[in-house]
Amino acid sequence: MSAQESPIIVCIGNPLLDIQVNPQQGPKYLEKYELKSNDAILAEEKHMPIYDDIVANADVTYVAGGAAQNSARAASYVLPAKSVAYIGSVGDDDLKNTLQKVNETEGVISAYQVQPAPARTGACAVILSGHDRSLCTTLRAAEMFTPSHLSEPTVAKYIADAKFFYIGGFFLTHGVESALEVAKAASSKGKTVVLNLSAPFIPQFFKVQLEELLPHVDVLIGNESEAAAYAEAAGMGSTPLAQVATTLAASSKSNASRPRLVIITQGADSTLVASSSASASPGNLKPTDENPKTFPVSKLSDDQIVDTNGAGDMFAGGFLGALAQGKSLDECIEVGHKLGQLCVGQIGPKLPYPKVNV
Ligand code: 26A
Repeated sequence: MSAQESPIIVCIGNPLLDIQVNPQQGPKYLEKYELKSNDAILAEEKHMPIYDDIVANADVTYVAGGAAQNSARAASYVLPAKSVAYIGSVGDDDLKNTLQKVNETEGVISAYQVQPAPARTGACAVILSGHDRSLCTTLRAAEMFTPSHLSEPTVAKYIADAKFFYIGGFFLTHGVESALEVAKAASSKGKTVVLNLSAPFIPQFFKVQLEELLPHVDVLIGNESEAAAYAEAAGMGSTPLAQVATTLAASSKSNASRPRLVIITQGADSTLVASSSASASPGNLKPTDENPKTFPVSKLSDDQIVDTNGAGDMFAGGFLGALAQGKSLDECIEVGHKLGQLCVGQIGPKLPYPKVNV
């Protein structure tokens, strides 16, 4: 570790190794483990055998995962090396070594909290079918993260230096105390805090944690099913997505000097962006823009789609990287869309190397 490392972005989440089952074999495992074809869940007791099962009996591909870690690598794709640091908890094992190597290759600083054996690095069974992906996660060491890691000297320095913070909503299942510490400190210094809703079960079952964090969030990113789950949990039932976005943008905010943006992606359909107040500042809606504004997505043909695992994370990371470069909102969304599309053309939550110009 060199003394000069001074990332502009710090991401925090659950580091996971993804174990992917291909779309031919996927449906069998969806049925066997009673998984929905397009979902993200924490493994229950009945799912626990899935990891050994797929490794022994299916054709599997191992790829670096963990939603916020994917976004960290995406942000790094558009920035100079070492611009992004990623915080999360891992075991001292091969899985960690694999994740660390991928981060290193892609310019991301791994600021892991390493748990001693027998703790193991978390894993996600990714069951592909058609263009859907079902994510079934065992967090293991990831949920052993403690706020004390934020005060480790190197980590504390990354946090002090960074100007942008990205928190995976998934982290709220266990890490709200740490997420709040990071977000409160950042927002009190006028830094930018980005939160991803991550999955429908987060607004559904971790609404209290989400509401606690939301006042400190400048940019909230989610997809259509996460926004719908939020609306449901907030008693807004079948409210149109545009109105859900506007309501979330307008909810209370600790740093009132910066407007809140709410970005809702809808897969191959247009992305919606609502702002609590349009202005001429970079990364925000302009006063002349519609609010919410619709950003069309260029559609890929079926044969261009390899798998959709991680596409949303790459969108978020691309957006974040462009935001850190001071780009306009339109440019940030465009970079996000491009990285999402590039990811869909790769196996797993990956971007093409050598890098494609975005
Ligand atoms: C707490 N849970 C369920 C999770 C995750 C997760 N990342 C953090 N926490 N469940 C799935 N993922 C990751 O999401 C990516 C796709 O968006 C997977 O590892 C996958 O790479």
